[in-house]
Amino acid sequence: MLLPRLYPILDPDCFPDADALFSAAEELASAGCTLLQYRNKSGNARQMLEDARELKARLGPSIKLIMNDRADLCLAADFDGLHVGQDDLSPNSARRIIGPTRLLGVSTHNPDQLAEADKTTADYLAIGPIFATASKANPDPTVGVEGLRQARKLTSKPLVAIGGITRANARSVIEAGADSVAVISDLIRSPRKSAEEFFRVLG
Ligand code: 3NM
Repeated sequence: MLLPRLYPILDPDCFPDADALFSAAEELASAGCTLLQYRNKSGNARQMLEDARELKARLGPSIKLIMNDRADLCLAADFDGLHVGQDDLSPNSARRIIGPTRLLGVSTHNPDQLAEADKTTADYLAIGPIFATASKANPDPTVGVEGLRQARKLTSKPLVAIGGITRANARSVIEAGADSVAVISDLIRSPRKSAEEFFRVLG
């Protein structure tokens, strides 16, 4: 599986309303993004499913959509994949729910977690936070570019770097071995322009 260099994460808490979230998604698609994650840590299930279905309807089949945390909503919205964290369902339990063909990603925050996740049926692994981030409650200690370089040696699965990644530092993250960068805040203000700039620096 080949991950795109840029993996935007859309979190409704970062937008004034649902329309702004959907417009951002459309801008990202028009900039060339092919993979998006919907991450909602504060909404109720019904609202999340409504958002998810609307995203799918607006973006069409050329964009792969990943649901954060909620295997039930991944299936209900017919998303393309699921991303689980260390406190969510285990990767292999999540796999039993979503089936063999949907994408499964796993968040890790240190070498032990990464090595453990490498043994699972996950399709890709994420490691972070690489840099300080304000987008996650109670983030783990930063891993840094050097930690990412070490993490790269522990898995041959596609590796996503996350946490504090911007257009200014993204190149260094890819050079340290990440296949893709996952980004929340540096895409919010001007999603299309920002994504285009990410693609320019990431090549
Ligand atoms: N997970 P930003 S860091 C959702 O360390 C998330 O696993 C992280 O947002 C992890 O691009 C993070 O604004 C927040 O820093 C990423």
